[in-house]
Amino acid sequence: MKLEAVELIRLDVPLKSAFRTSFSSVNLHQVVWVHAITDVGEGWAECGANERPDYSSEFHNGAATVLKSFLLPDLFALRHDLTAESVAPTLEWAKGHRMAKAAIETALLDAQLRASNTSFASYLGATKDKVPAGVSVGIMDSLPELMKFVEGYLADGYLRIKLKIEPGWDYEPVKLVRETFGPDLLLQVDANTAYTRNDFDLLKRLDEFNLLLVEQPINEEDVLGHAKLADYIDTPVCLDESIISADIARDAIELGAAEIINIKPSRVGGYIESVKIHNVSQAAGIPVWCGGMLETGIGRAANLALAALPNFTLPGDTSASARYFETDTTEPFVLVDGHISVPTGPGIGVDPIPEIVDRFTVSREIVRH
Ligand code: OSB
Ligand code: MG
Repeated sequence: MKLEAVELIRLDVPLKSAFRTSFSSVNLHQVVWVHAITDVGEGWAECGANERPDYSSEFHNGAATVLKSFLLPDLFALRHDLTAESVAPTLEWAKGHRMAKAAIETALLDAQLRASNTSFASYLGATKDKVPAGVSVGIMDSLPELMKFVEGYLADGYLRIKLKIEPGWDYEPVKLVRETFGPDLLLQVDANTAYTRNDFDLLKRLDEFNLLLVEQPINEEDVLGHAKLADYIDTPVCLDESIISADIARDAIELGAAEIINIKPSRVGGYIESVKIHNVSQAAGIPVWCGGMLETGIGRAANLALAALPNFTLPGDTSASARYFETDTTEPFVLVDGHISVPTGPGIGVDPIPEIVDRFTVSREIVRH
C-alpha cells in the first residue's frame, strides 16, 4: 500500500469521573489520533501518550511532533512498498517513541486489514470471541468513596478489581476491599512505580490479602529490584512500565522479575510486538493480560482483539466504554456477564462517529509527502 496523507487529530474526551494514579489525576482523556489515508483505504489509531510525560517519557504533542518530523516522512518515502509489517523495521533507527510508532503502525494495520476484509482478531491469532473484563480503580479521597466505586463496578459485573496504590493508600484500602467483598474476589494492585527498594517490608504486608499480583511496584528501570522483590514477597510481581519490548520481556522473565506481564500495545510499539511478548511469555509459562491507557473505542477495539489470544489468561483492564465515558467515540463497548465481545469486522471492526469526534476535537492537521 502507499501512504498518501496522515491526519493527526487532538481530542479532549471528558471522563465520567477523575482517574487518579500515583503519578496524576485526570478529568479529561487528552490524546492524539492517527488517521492514515492510503491508496487501499483508511485506518485509525489512538496514540497511548498522555498529555504529560508522566506514565512514560512520551506525551501527546511530542508524539505528534516525532511523527511529523521523522516517522511519517520515512513511511511516505517507501511509496508502494509500505506494509504494516514494514513500519517497525523502517523506523527502528529512531530511538524510543514507541507510542508514536505504535499509533502509525496500528492505523496502517487497520487500513491494510480493512482492505483485505480481515479482522484484527484473526490477524493477531485470537482464539476467543469474548474476553473477561476487569476494571482499574483510581486512588480516592476517602475509603467510603472507594467502596462506593468498587461496589458499583461489581454490580456492573466486572470480574476483577485492580486498585491503584501509592504509599499511604495501600494496606488499608486493600484490607477493606478484601474484607468487604470476601476471599473469592479477584483483586490486584498497581503502584505505577511509586515504591522503592526500601519499601519491601511494606509491600510484604500485602501478602495477607491473597492478591492476584502487584503491578510495577518500583522504578521501571530497576528490573533487578523487581526480581529481588519477587523473591521476598509471596504476591506475584507483574511488570507494566518496565516491559517495552519482547527482548526486555525475555530478560525480565529470566531474571525472575516478571511473574506475570501486563501487555499494553502502545507501550511496546504496537500489536505486532505485543504478539511477540505474548509468545515469549507463553513459552516461559508466564501469564499475560491486556492493559490500557484509558483508550476510547478505536483503541479499545484493537486491545480486545489482542486480549483474545490464548495466553491472556487473566482479565484485563479492557473495561466497557461506560466505565470511562458518558459518550465514546465509537459505538460503545458493553459488558455482558462480565465479558466484552471481540470485534469481528474488518480491521479494528469499529468506526469513529464523525459528529462525536468533531465535538471532542481540539485541532487537526494533515501531513502529506
Ligand atoms: O498503569 O495500567 C496503568 C491508565 C493510564 C496510565 C497507566 C495505567 C492506567 C490504568 C487504567 O491502570 C488502564 C485502563 O483502564 O485503560
Ligand atoms: Mg499499570
